[in-house]
This record gives sequence, C-alpha cells and structure tokens, in this order.
Amino acid sequence: MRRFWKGVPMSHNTASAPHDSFGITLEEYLLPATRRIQLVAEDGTALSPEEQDVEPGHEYPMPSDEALLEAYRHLVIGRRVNDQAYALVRQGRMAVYPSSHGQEASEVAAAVCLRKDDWLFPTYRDTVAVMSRGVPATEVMVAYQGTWHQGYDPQEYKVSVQSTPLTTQLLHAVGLAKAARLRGEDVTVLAMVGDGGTSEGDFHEALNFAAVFKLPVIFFVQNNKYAISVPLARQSAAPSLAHKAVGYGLAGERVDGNDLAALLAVLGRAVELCHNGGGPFLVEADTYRMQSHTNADDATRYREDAEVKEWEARDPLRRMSAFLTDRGVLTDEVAESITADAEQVAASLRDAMNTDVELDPLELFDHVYTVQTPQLAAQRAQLAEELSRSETKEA
Ligand SMILES: Cc1ncc(C[n+]2csc(CCOP(=O)(O)OP(=O)(O)O)c2C)c(N)n1
Ligand SMILES: [Mg+2]
Repeated sequence: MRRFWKGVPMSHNTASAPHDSFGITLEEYLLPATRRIQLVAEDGTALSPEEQDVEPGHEYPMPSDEALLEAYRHLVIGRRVNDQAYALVRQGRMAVYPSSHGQEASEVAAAVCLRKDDWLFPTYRDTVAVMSRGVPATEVMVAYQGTWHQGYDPQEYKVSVQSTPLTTQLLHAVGLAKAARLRGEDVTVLAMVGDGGTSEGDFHEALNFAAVFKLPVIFFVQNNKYAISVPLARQSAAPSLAHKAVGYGLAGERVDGNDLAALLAVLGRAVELCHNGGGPFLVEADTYRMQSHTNADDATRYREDAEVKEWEARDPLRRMSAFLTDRGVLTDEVAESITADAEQVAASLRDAMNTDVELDPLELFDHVYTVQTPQLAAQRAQLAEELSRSETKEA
C-alpha cells in the first residue's frame, strides 16, 4: 500500500519511473551499466549491437547522419576557436582560456541535445558548449578577455553565465527547473560539472533536491580525469562517477565522452524523458583534457606523456570525421565548407580581441547590488581618488 504525506508518496520509488518503458526493474534502471555506452569505435567504424554488449535497457539507436554532421561542424569550429584563443592569450589579447581540446564531443552534445526553451548551465571550461547553443564566440570570450563581467545575455540564449566557483551552477540549475515547474513551463535543464566538482557539497545538495522533486535536470559530468593537478583516483573511490546517482535515486549512465554519436543518443534520450516527467539524470562522459588546465598550468608536471598519447588515439574529431566520410556524408566539399566556417569564426574572434576597449574601472562597482553597500561605496570612492591622483601625475 502506498502511504502519503501531504499528498506526496512517502517512498518515491513506488511511483512509475522510466524503467517501466525499458522492461527492467527499478534497481536495474538505477544501477549504471558496467559498460559505458559507445556506438562508434575509435577508428570510426560503427559498433554492432554485439560489440556494444550493453545491459538490457541501455540500448541506443544511432543518431541520424544529418544530426551527426551538424554536430560535427560544431566540433571543428570548437577546436579552431580553442587554438585561436590559445594564440590570443599568448599575445596578451585575452587573459585566460580553459582548454576544450579533446572534450569537444561532450561539449557540443551537451548543447545540441537541448530544445529551444531548455536551459544550459555551463562551467568555465564549456565555451564550446555555449557557442554550440548559438552564442557568438566574440560574445563568449568577453569574460576571458577580462573587459566585462559577461559578454552574452543569458536570457536571450537560455545559457547561464559560465560558472567559475565550482558547482554553484548545479544549484542554480535545479532552482531554475523548480521555478519553471511552478510556473507550468515545459523546460529541461542541463547542468555541466567536472569530475572534481562531484566532490563539492553543492553537488550533493543539487542532486538530492532534484531527485526528491523529480525535476527535469540532467547533471552532465565531464570526467576529464583531472581537477587541475588532482587525478581522478585522488578525487573519488566510486566505481564510476555515474554510480554517484544511485544513492540519490536518480538514473546514471556512463558514455564514451569522445564518441559524438553515443553522446547525442544518451543525452537525447535523457532530454526526451525529462520532458515527459522522467528526470532527473546523471550522465558521466568518459573523456580527457588533452592540454593543460589553462594557459597558467603546466600539465607535464603531473602526468605522463604516454597517457596523453593513449587518449590522442580516441580523438573525437578524427573519429567522427572517419565515420561520416565512410558514410559518404562528409565529402571533400562539405569538409571544406566546414573549415571555411571555422576560419571565419576564428577571424571574427581575432578582430574582436584585437580591438582595444575603452574601460572605466569604476564600472566594476556598478552592477554588484541594486543598492550599493556602504563598503562598496567606500571602495569605489577610494579607487576614484587613486585614479584621479594617477591622472594628475601623468599630466
Ligand atoms: C568552489 C571552488 N573551489 C576551488 C576552485 C579552484 N578550482 C578551479 S578549477 C578547479 C578544478 C576543477 O576540476 P574539475 O571539476 O574536474 O573541472 P575541470 O577543470 O577538469 O573541467 C579548482 C579546484 C574554484 N574555482 N571554486
Ligand atoms: Mg576535471
């Protein structure tokens, strides 16, 4: 017999869950599959169902050629922008850029799986996800140029600001999902987080709240094996990061984070289920950060070249390029037009970052609170005085 408290079932596990439609038990549904989902092999060939060898309920169809080609275009643009941003940092035109090289498939899939009214909550690392949702590179990079707090309007693109304080974005994501439900809006939220972020207290609170209220949230963990210099083995003793979902009562899935096809399939299903009341989810993408944490970090100090070489063979771009070429979708002509698109985006970024911006340092204080606190007012006055003194000196 189901027992209720204020109209809410005392045990949410008795409510119907997506496992019903997959013909598996709730326990099977909640325990992440031992095999991660992979649809395309490292050499670009499609894996047969036997080769995939997944447990029941974890079978996914191959996405369409059109969906893969459009997402592949974002991969190429993402890598070009990463390289351009690196060069601009070296030239002193940008302050910092957290590398996305190697993680493009996860980044792109996180954005393109969403519907127009859904929301994306990215971290500092997820510039390529933000761009793949339609935000121009020139707007995203304003924050990394350091000339303004934020370069794009979150409401316009339904993309939150890129969060630098680890894991705060998960709480904001859950809050937005809850608010949308209260308003009767059909919105799914995808919130991104790193392997290191899963150790934060906010991670626990966000997952627990989302699971208790069955909110349409996808927690998308990019397990790139490092939190700056801290390796995964020093971060978590869980069998996988997807296993962290079990204790909260939400479904977890592990996916090859360098396999664009598998990512689109897994995240696509999660989005669909969320829209049909079947959330929340935790999806762990098994991937790797090929470059240093940011330009301020030297990865050779804490990891071996051999490990990096191993991951080079799993490159998401090469894999999808081989797959789509083999299927006759990525012809030379199409490939050339994608490269041209990427060059154009890189050129617009160069132009924007090489344009000097007139800055008023005092603006820093203007948008912190609606009504400025006495402390900030005092700091503003102090800076104003220092600025006028240095102006007098220069004159
Ligand atoms: C609350 C908080 N604590 C510490 C930091 C400093 N910090 C910045 S990035 C980082 C590592 C995060 O690693 P991970 O979550 O794996 O994400 P990745 O950088 O690998 O994408 C740390 C500790 C921070 N930004 N915020
Ligand atoms: Mg990491």
